[in-house]
Amino acid sequence: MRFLLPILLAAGCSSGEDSTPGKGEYSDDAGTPTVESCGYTPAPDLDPAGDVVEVDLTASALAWDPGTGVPLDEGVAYDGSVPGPLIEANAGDTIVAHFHNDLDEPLTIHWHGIRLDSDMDGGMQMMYPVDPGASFDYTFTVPDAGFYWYHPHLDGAKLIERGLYGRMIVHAPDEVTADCDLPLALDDILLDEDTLQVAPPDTDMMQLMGRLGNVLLANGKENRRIGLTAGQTVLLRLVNPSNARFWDVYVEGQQMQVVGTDDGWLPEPYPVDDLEITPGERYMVTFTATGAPGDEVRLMNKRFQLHAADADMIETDPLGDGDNPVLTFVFGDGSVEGTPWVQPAVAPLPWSGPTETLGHHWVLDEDMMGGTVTVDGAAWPGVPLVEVAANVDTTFEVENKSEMHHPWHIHGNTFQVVAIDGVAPTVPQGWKDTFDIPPYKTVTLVSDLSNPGDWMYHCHILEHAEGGMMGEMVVE
Ligand SMILES: [Cu+2]
Repeated sequence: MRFLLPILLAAGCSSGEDSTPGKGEYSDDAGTPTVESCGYTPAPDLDPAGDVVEVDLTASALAWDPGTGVPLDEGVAYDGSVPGPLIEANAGDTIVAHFHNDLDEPLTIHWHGIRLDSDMDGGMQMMYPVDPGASFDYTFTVPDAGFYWYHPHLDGAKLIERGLYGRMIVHAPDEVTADCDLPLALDDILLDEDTLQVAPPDTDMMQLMGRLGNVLLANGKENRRIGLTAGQTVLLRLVNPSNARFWDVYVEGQQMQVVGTDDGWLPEPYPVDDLEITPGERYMVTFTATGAPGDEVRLMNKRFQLHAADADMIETDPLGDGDNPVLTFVFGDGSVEGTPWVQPAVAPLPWSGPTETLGHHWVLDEDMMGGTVTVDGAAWPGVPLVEVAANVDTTFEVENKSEMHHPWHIHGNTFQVVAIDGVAPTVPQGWKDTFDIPPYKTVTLVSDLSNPGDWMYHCHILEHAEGGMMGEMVVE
């Protein structure tokens, strides 16, 4: 039996084209919006050794301004900024993160996508949460170049929403620096007037739908303006920390090339008109800045339909059905001969199809009447344990019996998607830790399971993870 469940969301301000430019640090005294330079500032490295990156990460309350000029009283942050400190390292480096919990609830940090030791992963099963007022030193190496992020793995649907997440860049040895290297966390928040809606009133419905916001943020602010010069090579590193929003982005008038996925560079780039990014997922894309002095081109987000076309669920996006601007690139004077993009060298990906060893076949489903989502017919912690052998090329199938997309995230080992409903993907594949399982489809993936340990896996719609769409995999 199926039911119609209209989604009702609090009305609030929306980040539409007619929004006024951000206030505060985003404009000068005359109200002219500030144009930021293109790039990033990494966290200070407290260790002088070349192969160790040492950072302080204190989680504490922070009333941060999403660009509306009104700080969010519900805000939290790592080390006083949203997103938190950007950790920059080279593949093979050791990360030492001095974590201190200044909030009033237990926390862990999950290092999303990193193949680290499972007792440093911040999942729930291999480490005790860090109590309020307590500290913990996370120490691990980062074996793979890529664009990562970190966030709590307890109460994530609220804490990530409130601002507790950060980015991490791990460089490959042969990486050429782009003229503009811009790591962007693309988040949405739900504002009612100027109040952050952390726990929407209809919890059951939100549990089933996931919480869509009405304001789009790039690195914690709406309406950023970033300077470009015509001819520059632009590298965007994109991560989606949203609770439930699947982003689908493009830059007006610019031809994007996808050059990397979650856990590294692609063997070869491919062009896209727009790019879907599921919650938790990352992509790296390049474009050559094409425009004239004074031109403004916007990073836009297209509406993504979370449910199948024939779904009974009525889905309403508080941002409406059109495309919405996220930030604006502003072309300065003149033009330059851009630094040519050089694709970092990667080993060919090993698999073109399933291997002989089937590790597990997951079944994802939903019970609309009960407002629950399930894995293998159960909800965490009742989901049966998955046990697989380490260092064996192993195939996994993820079957989605529900009418809704689910972004599937597996800790500790990286994967290659080899088929969707038995058909090989049409674009070059890279190493992944998070991938969309579309409604009614089965995605086939392969891993070498080179990283033994006790790992969580779950849907990265955060309301679904906390609603029980999560399990545990032992690789030994
Ligand atoms: Cu889900």
